[in-house]
Amino acid sequence: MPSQPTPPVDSARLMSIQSYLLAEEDKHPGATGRFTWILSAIGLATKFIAARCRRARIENVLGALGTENVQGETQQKLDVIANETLLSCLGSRAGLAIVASEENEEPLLLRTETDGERPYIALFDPLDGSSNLDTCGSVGTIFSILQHDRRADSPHEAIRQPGTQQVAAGYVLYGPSTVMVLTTGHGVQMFVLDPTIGSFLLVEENVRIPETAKTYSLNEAYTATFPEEYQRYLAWAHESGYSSRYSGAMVADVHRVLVKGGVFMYPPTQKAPNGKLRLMYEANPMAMLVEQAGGKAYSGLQRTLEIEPEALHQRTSVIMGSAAEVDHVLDHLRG
Ligand code: P6P
Repeated sequence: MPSQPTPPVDSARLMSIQSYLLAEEDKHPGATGRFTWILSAIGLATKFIAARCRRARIENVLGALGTENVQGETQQKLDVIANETLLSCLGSRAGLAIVASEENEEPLLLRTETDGERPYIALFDPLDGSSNLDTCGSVGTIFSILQHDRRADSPHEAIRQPGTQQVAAGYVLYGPSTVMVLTTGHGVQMFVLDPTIGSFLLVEENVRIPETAKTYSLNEAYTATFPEEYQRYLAWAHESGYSSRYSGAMVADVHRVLVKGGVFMYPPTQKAPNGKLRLMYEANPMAMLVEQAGGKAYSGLQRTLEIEPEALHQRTSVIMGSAAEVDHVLDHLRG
């Protein structure tokens, strides 16, 4: 009797992101597959970026490039590599009309007409927290997908949509493992890259953020320049036995909050009176994920997703995480 083949280990996990996206597409009769094709491009690009991050020191692509991006921030070599990778993988996708990146001052108009369903817009921060790379810290890619409004007179106008209009959002965390967290508006799914087969595998469906956890995440070095309501919250948290966790990379800090609960904040500071994080390709996609997982996301006393954007690179303050923990902050903001 020939030996039986060894059953696949935990076969329930052998749902790749491609299989998941195709299964989701089947639920939408009339879908042309353009949306799936765009998300697949992000999967391809981020697998390539993950490999480059792992080999950064070996390939001598760590460190600064000696240039600044549109934000006036020092560009890391891998910022540019990650940006070019995403632009290249996304640029070839027929359903995409416009792409916009933290690393590019202007949005890129790829095509004005696409066959079939309404074209899409992809916005991304290609390598958030990239300065962490020099010390082998976690970094990430954040992305947001909007539908293109063809009545818009310009790419800038087409992009200026509140976060509530996002059709998908997600991030890829390049850490001890490479994790993609994705929402298409129907809950949050988590995938882990299996480098032995080069596939993101589904590990958790309908991710739910813990209701509460006594952990806050913000850069306390700026406490003296926070508005006094935030300072009062911090004093309350210290008296209430909270712990602090902060990595300096939004993707890593928000992922920890998504998995363990707590609250991530970047309040207004003297240096960044409107907050430091970018609304369109950092705060909004993260806010959609956190809300889809049952949490809350605010910018001051305004729900982040309801902010009417004025510019592609505009900044905002953020408070996001477990609903109860965000409420503790908002209670202090309300005085
Ligand atoms: P600070 C990284 O530069 C980033 O944009 C986010 O990923 C991170 O949350 C924040 O800035 C860190 O800023 O001022 O604490 O170094």
